Amino acid sequence: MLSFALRFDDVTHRPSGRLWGGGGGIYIEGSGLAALSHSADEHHNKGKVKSTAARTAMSQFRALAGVLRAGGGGPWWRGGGGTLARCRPHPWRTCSSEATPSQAVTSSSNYVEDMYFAWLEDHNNVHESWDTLFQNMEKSGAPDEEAERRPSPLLQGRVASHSPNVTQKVVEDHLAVHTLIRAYQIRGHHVAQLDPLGILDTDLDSFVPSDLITTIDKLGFYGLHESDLDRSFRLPHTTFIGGGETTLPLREVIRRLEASYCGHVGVEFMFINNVEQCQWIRQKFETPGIMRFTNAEKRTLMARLIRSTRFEDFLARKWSSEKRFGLEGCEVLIPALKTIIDSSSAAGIDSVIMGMPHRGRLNVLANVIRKDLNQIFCQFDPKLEAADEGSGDVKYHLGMYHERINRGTDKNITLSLMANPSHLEAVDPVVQGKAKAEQFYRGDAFGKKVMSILMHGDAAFAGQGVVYETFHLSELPSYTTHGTIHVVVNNQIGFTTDPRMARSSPYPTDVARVVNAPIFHVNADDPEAVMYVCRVAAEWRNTFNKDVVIDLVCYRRFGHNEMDEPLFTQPLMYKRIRRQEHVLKKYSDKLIGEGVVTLQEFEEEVAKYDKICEEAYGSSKDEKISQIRHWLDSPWPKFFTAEGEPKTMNYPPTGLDEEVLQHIGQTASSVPLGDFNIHPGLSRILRSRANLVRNGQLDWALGEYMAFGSLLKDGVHVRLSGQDVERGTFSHRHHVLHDQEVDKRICVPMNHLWADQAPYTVCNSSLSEYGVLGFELGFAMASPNALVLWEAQFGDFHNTAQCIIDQFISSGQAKWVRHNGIVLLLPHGMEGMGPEHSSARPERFLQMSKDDPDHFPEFAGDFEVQQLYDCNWIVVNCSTPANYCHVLRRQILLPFRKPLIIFTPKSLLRHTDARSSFNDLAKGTKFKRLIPDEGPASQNPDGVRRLIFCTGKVYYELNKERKRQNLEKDVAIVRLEQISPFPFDLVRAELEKHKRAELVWCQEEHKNTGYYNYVQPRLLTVVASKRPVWYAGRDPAAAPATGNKSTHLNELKKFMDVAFDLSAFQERNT
Ligand SMILES: Cc1ncc(C[n+]2csc(CCOP(=O)(O)OP(=O)(O)O)c2C)c(N)n1
Ligand SMILES: [Mg+2]
Repeated sequence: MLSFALRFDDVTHRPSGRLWGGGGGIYIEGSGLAALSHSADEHHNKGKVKSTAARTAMSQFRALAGVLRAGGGGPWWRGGGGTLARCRPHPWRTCSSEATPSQAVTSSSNYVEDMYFAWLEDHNNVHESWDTLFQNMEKSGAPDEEAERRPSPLLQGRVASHSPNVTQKVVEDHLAVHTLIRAYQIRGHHVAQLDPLGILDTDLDSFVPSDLITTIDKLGFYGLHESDLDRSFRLPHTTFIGGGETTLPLREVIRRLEASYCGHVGVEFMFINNVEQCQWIRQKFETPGIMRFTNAEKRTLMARLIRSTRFEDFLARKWSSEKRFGLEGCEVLIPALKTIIDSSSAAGIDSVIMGMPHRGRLNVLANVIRKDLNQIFCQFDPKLEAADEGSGDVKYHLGMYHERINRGTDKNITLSLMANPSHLEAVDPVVQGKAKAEQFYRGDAFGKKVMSILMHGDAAFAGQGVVYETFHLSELPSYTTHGTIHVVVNNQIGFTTDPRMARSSPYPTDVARVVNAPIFHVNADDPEAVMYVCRVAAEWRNTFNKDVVIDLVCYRRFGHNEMDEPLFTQPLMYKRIRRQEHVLKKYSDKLIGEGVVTLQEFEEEVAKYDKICEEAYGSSKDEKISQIRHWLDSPWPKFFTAEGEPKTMNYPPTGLDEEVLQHIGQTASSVPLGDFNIHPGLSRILRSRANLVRNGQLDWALGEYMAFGSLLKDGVHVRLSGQDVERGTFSHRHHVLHDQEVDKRICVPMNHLWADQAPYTVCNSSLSEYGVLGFELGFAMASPNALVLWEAQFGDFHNTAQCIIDQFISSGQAKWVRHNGIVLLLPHGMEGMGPEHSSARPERFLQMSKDDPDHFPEFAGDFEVQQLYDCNWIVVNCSTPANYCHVLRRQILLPFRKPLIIFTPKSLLRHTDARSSFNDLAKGTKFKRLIPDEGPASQNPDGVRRLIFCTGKVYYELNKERKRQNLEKDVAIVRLEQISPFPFDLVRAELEKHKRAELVWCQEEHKNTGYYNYVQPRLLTVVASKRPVWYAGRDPAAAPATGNKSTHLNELKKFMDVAFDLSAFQERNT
C-alpha cells in the first residue's frame, strides 16, 4: 500500500516523514491519513492489501478516518495543548507525551483496518455497528480523490440516519484502547519499578507519561471513564496480553499491560523498525504467565546466587583491606551470565568470548569461567612471585580460557574472558574481533557456534565513544559477530558521579538504540525477572542474530572500591543502601515461603560453598609462584612449546620462486572472472602492472600482492581492514574490482590465485580507528596463522586509536604474556599535504620501543631473531617494494608474533625509482634491515667524507640531490629499513666501513619528531660517543607539517643544503 515509514514510537525519535502537530490535529505532508497507520513496525506487512476491492475499501477507510478526526473525537486528538500542559517543565528534557496524538490517529486507522478484515472473514466477527457501516460502504463503491479528503458522504449519511453518537463512541473507544495498549508498549518502561532502592528514576526523569493509566482519572485522557472498565474490547493483533482471548475488559487490559511493562522489567523496543521483531518481543513479555519457573529452576537460581554472594563475602572476610571492586548490590550478575550461557549452549553455541570491566571480575572468573579458586585467592598474597614476564595486577586485568561441560545442557563449552586494561570499554572491539575470527576460522558463518558477551558499567557505557564505534560494527558484513549480548551493571553511579551528571540520555543504554537493539531494563533485586530477561536475550540473539542489551538496574553496596567512603558524595543513597536487605536473603525467604526449599536446604547450600572456599583458601597458601601464562585468554597451543616458548629461533628466508612471482603478478594484472566489465582507467592500471610483471619489476602495489599472494598460497589467511583499503586511499591497490554494468558485482583477484589457497579478506571499514583497530587486534589474537593488517587512511589518524596502541599493542605482551602479530600500515611522509596528512608520528612508536639506547648488545647467536623476540614491537619504514614484501612475509614466518608498525609511503607508490626487481625477491633473499650505499661511494669507503643515515622516502630526495651536486663518491647514504629494534650489528658495520666519514642523521620530519630522538643516542652508543652525530632535517615545530607548498619546498631545500654542505658542521667539529 503506502510505503511511508514513520516512527511515532517515542519523543526521542521524531518521525522521519514531515509531521507537525498543531492545536487541532496532526498533518503529514503529502500523504493521506492512511499513511499515519504505518507506524514503524507495521509498514512491512502491508502488502496484504492487493485487490482492487480491497484498495477501494482502503480509500473508504481514509474517508472514515477523516471523519473521525474531524468529527470531534476524544480530547487527546482534538488538541495537543492539554496534553502538553501536563508536562512538568524540565530543564533539559522535552516532554515525552507530545507524540501521543499522532499515535492515536495512527492507531485509529489500524483499528479500522483490523475491523474491516475481520468483517470480511465473517460479518459476525464485528460489532453490529461496524457491520452496518461496512455494508453501507460496500454499497456505495469507491470514492474519488475528492471524497477521500472530505468525510465520506456515505458515512455522513449513515451517521445521519442511524445513531451517530453510539457508533462514533464505539469506534472511538476501541481506538482509545488500542492507543492505550500501544502507549504501554512504548512508554511502560518509564514507570517500571526498576530501582531496587526505590529512590531513583532509572531514566533520570520522574515524569509519568500522561497516557499511562497510573490513576483512574487518566482514563479521561482517552475519553474513557471508570464505567468503561468492565466493558470488553477487541484486542488488536499487535498485542499478546489476551493469551487465548481476543477480547478483554478494559480493567484487565490495563492490569495485564502493567504486569507486562511496568513491573520489574522495563522493555524498550518500540523503536525497532521490524514488525516481526516487535511481535516477537511483545509475545515474550505480554503472554500471560510467561514468566514462570519450575522449582528446579528456582533452586538453581538460588544456588548460583549463593555462590555469587558468598564469594564476595569470603573475599571481604579474608582480605578486608584489599580492593576487590566487588559485586555487592549486583550479585545477580553471576546467575544472569550463567542463564545466558545455558540458553545459548542449548541453542548450539559452544564458545563464548567475554569482555568485562573491573566490577565483579573476580566473581565472574570464579563462578562463571570457573577458574580454580586457589589460583584466584593466591593472587592476594603479597609474597607471590611471578614465574614469567607480565606486569602483575593479575586479578583485575588478566583473562582466562576454560573448556568445560555446561551442566544445564551437558555439552562442551569454551569460555574465555579477555584480558583488558583499566581503560573502560577499550576491550569491546577486541572481544568482537576475536569472536569474529573464531567464527571465521570455524566456518561459523551465522554465529551459531561462537558468540560474544560484553559487560559494561553504566557510566562507561554511556560515556565512552568506543561503545558507539563498536555498536556500529555490529551489522557490517566483515565485522559482525551475529549478535552480542550486552550486560550493563547499572549501579546508578560511576565512581562518585551521579548519573544526572554523567550522561545526557535518559538511560545509560540509549547508545544501543542506534542499531535497533532491544533493551531490557530489569530490577536486579528480582532474580527471576533477571533470569527471564537473560533467557529472552539469548533467544533473541539466537533467533535474529542481532545485538541485545540487558540493563541490570542495581546498586553498589560499598564505595567505588571497598576502601572508598561513598557517604562523602552520595549520603542519602548510601544511607538507603545500608538498610537494603541482601538479594540472597530476599530471594531465599521467598523460596522458603513458597515451599520450594527449606531453611535447612538453604543453609546447607551456603555451608557447602563456604567449605569449597575455605578449602581453596587452604591450598592457595601452597601456591608460591604465579604462572601468568595460565591466565591466557587466547592460547596458541600448537604454535608454542608446552612451556609457551617458540619452537625455534630461526625463520626461513622470505624469498620466492620466480614462477610464484609470475603467477601472482599475472593475477594482479588481470580480471579472473569472465564477462566482467571494469573501468577503462582500471584497465590501464592493470595493463601497466602486466608490463611491470613482464619486465620482472615490482611497484608498491605489486610488492604487497606478492606478500599476500604467497602467504595465501601457503595456507595463511590474510585480512586487510581499514578505511577505503579495498581500492586504497591513494588508488594504487585495487584489490576489489567492480563491474561497471552490474551493481554490487565484484571480483577479488587475490582469491583466484590457487584452488587450495587460504582465503583473502579485504574490507573497507566504518570510519572508526579506535573501534576498528581494536577489532583487528582481537582478530589477530585468535590465530597465529594469519596476517592481519589495519591500515590508517593517513597515518595521522591512528591517534584516535591511541588507547589500543598504548594499552594493548605496545604493552600487551609485557602485561598479559600474549603475543600478537597485528600489522599497522601507516601512510607517512612530508609531501606538502599539511599538518594532518603528513605524519604518522614515528617518534611516538619509537619512544615506546623498549630497547635500551645506551646498551650496546652482544651479537651472540642469531642476533637478528633474538632482538625481534625481545622487543615489544617492530617499527619499519621500507624504501622498496621488495623489502616491504619481505617484511610482511617475515612477520608470518617468524616463530613468534610481534606487532609490526610500517610507515608506508604515498608518493613512492608510483615513484619510478622506488621499484624493485623480481631478483630482490628471489629465493635466498630476505628482508634487509639496513640497505648500505650501493653506488660509487661504496667502491671506496675510505674516500667517503660524509655518511648519511636516513629512512624511507627522504632517501630518494637525498639521492637526487647528491647526484645533482656530483657528490656520489663523497657522500654515502645508508637506509635504515628496520628502525626498531635498532640494527646495532649492521649499523656498526657501516660505521666501521666509513671510519673517516662524518655521521649525519637526515630526516624530512621536524627535529622534535620523526626518528632523530630515537636514532641519535643509539648511533652514539655504537661509536661509544667518540664521533658526533649531526642532524640534517626540519627545525623543531609544534605542527607536524606545513600546508603551504612553497614553505614545504623551502624547508626541503634548506635541509638538503645542510645534508650536502660538507663544511656545514666543521666549525662545530672543532
Ligand atoms: C577510560 C577510563 N576513564 C576513567 C577511568 C577511571 N575509572 C575507573 S572506574 C570509573 C567509574 C566507572 O563507573 P561505571 O562504568 O558506572 O562502573 P562501576 O564502577 O560503577 O561498576 C572510572 C571513572 C577508567 N578506568 N577508564
Ligand atoms: Mg556504575
